[in-house]
Amino acid sequence: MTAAATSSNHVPSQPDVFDFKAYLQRSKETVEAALDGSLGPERPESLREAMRYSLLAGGKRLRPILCLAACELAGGTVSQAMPTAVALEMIHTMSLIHDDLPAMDDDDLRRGRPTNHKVYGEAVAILAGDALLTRAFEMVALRSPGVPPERLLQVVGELSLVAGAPGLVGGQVVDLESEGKEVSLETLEYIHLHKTGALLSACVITGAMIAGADEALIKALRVYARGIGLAFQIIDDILDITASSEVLGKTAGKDLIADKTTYPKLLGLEESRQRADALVQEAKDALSPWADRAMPLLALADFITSRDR
Ligand code: GRG
Repeated sequence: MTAAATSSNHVPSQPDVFDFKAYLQRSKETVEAALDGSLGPERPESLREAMRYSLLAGGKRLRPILCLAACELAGGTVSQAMPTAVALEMIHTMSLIHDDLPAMDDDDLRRGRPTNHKVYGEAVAILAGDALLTRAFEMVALRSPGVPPERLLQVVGELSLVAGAPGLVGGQVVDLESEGKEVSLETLEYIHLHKTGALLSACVITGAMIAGADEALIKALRVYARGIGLAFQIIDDILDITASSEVLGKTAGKDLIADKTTYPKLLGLEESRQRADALVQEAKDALSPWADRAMPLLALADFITSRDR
């Protein structure tokens, strides 16, 4: 790991007038530098190349930025949270690699490039995902200087819950089992809260844990995360219909082709958007007691419903 991953590069978050665009840009650059420096002497080189191919393929980097913002809100620093922020992007990236495999969503375009298995073959893609997942836990447990070990243990616990059966894996299984079936709004919400919401929630919760946040803030952040997690997925469903593959960097229109149950399918486009807006408002309301210090998280919530990719 290079110094980039542990440097105390400060991302300004509380200027007098909050410039979200500049905040997002600078945060993204800081995260990209940390990601670039995060893969050490993985051998063999072919595995390292496959891991780097997907980890450094771009993407909005929303998850690490949420983690850094929550840590700062709770009084911590960017450098304390960066290894965990990198770990979250590693888990997200591995879930994308596995999701794109022929046995799952079977896709050949991700982040504007051929999917991992299209370039390196299925076996290496599975193993690159496995290596990124385990590397994520190494980042937290062994490469997080300046954070008390009991907080790191909490972070490891949170990550293991959201990655496994109670989170992403469970959500993915219910999603696969629901293909071609009539799905209720309740089941759809279950899938989204587990497949997508759990990791987004872990981003803000682990960021806050690293800073030693109190229970009141953790509780509020869980409400915030539920709102943005569901809203994020509703917008994802809408963009699948309304945006092009070029803009999305992944195959558009897949939900329709696979006849997947989505929010627009159950509620229509207009009501889906209204629901996403209401969820974002709920998320922002939860942070109102911290409003003067929560500008990045409040703006990130709005960004989720206004995004075009
Ligand atoms: C974590 C052990 C473990 C296994 C993974 C394959 C799987 C199990 C779960 C699927 C999870 C998945 C792919 C959910 C979809 C989440 C989603 C909406 C991704 C798109 O996120 P963006 O828009 O993408 O933030 P970028 O490319 O910007 O990062």
